[in-house]
Amino acid sequence: MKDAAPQTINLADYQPPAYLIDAVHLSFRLDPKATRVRSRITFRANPDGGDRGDLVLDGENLKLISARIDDSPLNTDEYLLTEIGLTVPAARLPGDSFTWEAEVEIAPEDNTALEGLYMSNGMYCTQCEAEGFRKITYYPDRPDVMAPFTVTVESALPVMLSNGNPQDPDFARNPDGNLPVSATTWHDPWPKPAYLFALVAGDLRAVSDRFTTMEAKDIALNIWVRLGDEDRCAYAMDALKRSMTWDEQVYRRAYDLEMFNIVAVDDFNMGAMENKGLNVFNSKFVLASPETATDRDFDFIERIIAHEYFHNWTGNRITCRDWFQLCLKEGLTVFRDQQFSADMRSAPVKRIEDVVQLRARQFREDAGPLAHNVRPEHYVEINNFYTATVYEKGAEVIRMLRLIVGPDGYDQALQLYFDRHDGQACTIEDWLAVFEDATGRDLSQFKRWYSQAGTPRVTLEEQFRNGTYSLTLRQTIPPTPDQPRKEPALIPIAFGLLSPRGVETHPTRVIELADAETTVIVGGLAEKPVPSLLRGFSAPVILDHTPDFTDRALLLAHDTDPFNRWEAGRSLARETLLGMLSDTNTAPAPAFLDGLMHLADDDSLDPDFRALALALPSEDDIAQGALEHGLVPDPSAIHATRKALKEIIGTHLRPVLDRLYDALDPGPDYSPDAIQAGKRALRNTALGLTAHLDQGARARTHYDGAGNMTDQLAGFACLLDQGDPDIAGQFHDQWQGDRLVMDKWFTLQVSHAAPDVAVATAEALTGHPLFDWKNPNRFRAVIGGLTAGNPAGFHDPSGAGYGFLADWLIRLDRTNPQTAARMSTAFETWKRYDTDRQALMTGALNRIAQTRGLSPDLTEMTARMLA
Ligand code: B3K
Ligand code: ZN
Repeated sequence: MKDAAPQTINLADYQPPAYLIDAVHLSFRLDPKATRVRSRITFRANPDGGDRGDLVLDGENLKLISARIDDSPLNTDEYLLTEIGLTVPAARLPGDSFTWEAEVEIAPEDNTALEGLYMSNGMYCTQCEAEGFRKITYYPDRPDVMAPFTVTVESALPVMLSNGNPQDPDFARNPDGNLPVSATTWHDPWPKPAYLFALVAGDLRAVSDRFTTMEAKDIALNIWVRLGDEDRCAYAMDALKRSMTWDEQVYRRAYDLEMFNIVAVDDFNMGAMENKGLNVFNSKFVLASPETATDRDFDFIERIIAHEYFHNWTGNRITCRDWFQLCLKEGLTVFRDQQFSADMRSAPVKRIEDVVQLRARQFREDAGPLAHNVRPEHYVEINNFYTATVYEKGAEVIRMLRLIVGPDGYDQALQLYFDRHDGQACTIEDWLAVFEDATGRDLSQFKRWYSQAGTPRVTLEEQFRNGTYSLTLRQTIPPTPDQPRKEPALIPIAFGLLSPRGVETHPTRVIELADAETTVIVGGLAEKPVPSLLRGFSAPVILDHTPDFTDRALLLAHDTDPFNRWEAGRSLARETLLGMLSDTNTAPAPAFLDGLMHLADDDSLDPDFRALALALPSEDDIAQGALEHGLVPDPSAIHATRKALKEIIGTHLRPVLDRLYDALDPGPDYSPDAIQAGKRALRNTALGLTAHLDQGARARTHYDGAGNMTDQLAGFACLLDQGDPDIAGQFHDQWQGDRLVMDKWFTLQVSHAAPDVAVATAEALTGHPLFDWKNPNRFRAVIGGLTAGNPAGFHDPSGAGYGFLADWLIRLDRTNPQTAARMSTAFETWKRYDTDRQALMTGALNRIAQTRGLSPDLTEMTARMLA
């Protein structure tokens, strides 16, 4: 708990820091219950900070042992100590420059929030973003105070790491840590904000490699893991080296320290953290072997390793002025990791996957009570704003910017950004200014993407007369919390035209919808064309346009834009599902099923593209679609309808699916590359669509013969669906010693449980001896397995799912508010549902909100959802 009345922080109230820091020296004597942290910090008045004022330092849960300024001890009446910090009045300060020294004591073993310095399986580690450093020592814990750090760590543990370069030459020579050292010193020459500080100490093993930069510097690379995990690091190391090469080739950015360290930690609130020179990762995003990790896991590892590495320039060398600017580093770094994955794998498949995620997470957020700007303007707890809107919509905004100024303009702007702002803490205004200066383009309207929440909707009207086709596009942006009215956004719409026989007559061009309405006219046409709009998903908007069936079938078969080909199929599937939902006697149109069959059977298409095209919209997606068609979504009916359509597709496509299943066996030599992974994805899709036809017999053979986790898990899922009574026990007995695989075991049992027993299944699993609810991965596996993985179970009409989630959130909040707050977003869609469910969900939310001693994190989330 921070203090009794958490404050709202406003962007408009930003003030520059009164003091800057020239150097920070920290020394840690590690102890689980009584770690001593000594700090020596040289301050100087900020010439741009207004009048020299009090020295205000943040600090929470710290036991102050002593404090000095310029060697003179501070008496207790010479500073003001509160639960959130320490203030030395200006009158007690010796002048414009002075040295602050303090010693504090902290208890990492008692830190269950996993923020600040904490322990995970006997290892010390830190998580400081956003405001965790204040739990380590007194400091101006804000991103616009940047300083070089020197850190000494003392302990009996063999490996002690911090940011920057090791100062002990022996360490650099022998990073395995088996040296009889009791202290190690690290120096990070690059000024950084406190949120990028990191410390790790433990009995760790290094998997090491080297990389030579384009500046001919030789870099030592280490991935630090627990004994026994060394053979699961090869893919992460390979992904790191490919990321380093890619950033040099595409953005001309080279690594800037002598060493780059990655540490895998089991207890971690999120995916990973980009601390300077010492990235800390949730072990599930580092450790992988074919037997234990799926193709999807490998894909995530590649992406997250790249993301954290790319932060070295976009986030660390250039950081955010304040936390409102979070998208400056996150949107840009997500965009960069998306570009990287598109280059490493199939670009169209990557784009489709990203859009599926964007719609599932960000559109959902934008449509509900938690909608907020890409650059929020106020917050209570900043950790609540590490959202799909800041990250994924933030990346979409940059993608649009690149489309508008073109790849060369983008490249010039980025190089100017690096040149102009290296070493600075910046704003969105700085970011847009480099684009304006590099390209001469006025971006004042474009800037609205940062300050208006809500997903724009675009409608269109077509006319064809005397060989002239006119297309009128209109935009509206729905009201969102605090924003009843919106101004038109600048929406780039990539489009092309096809003839009614499926030949592209007009290749892609981009029009800018800048006003409420705009019309495009194309003349000289023999017949009314079929438009292919929003190609590549050129803007994060909802196109309120459902072309007629034959036009979509034509786009599905012939569009040159792979994204829109997939989109046409997806739209037909959604319409089919909605038709079946509103009238249970409706059967899918044979032309839809045949279209899918032709696509599945077309070996000229990438297998992973075909797998995506055969995947039905998720139940949550259908619920949102139902709402938009004026239906109140019924999660149980949605589940049953989706299952029915899946079986109809499986039955109709059986000969093709059987052929694919037999033809696509990639053989025993597993590689996680995109080509093999694509084949497995299509083959396992074929298996899943047909499992009901032989009551899981083929799935059983598949499971028993699986040589890798991707296939084993696909078989496991089918067998759970078919109600195989032994499969959960068998999987458990094989993998009970492996924590990452067991997370999958927990999740799949809940997500594949029949809706009427899903809550009971989740509840029973929380009583399993391996259910460690304080471990965020395990908590998410079971509780998230229900809320995200089994919507019909979560929304059971009894309200049992809501009660189950509320109970667990209240319990988790006492130890780990950040993860509890994040998991509470399962309630964000409550307004979608019928009045009974609405009452049950708001009842659960109110019960959480009224809990005594609730964290500011969860208090803010429940208040926003109930507002
Ligand atoms: N920057 C971190 C996220 C920190 C989350 C703090 N609650 C990881 C990332 O985006 O790369
Ligand atoms: Zn990031």
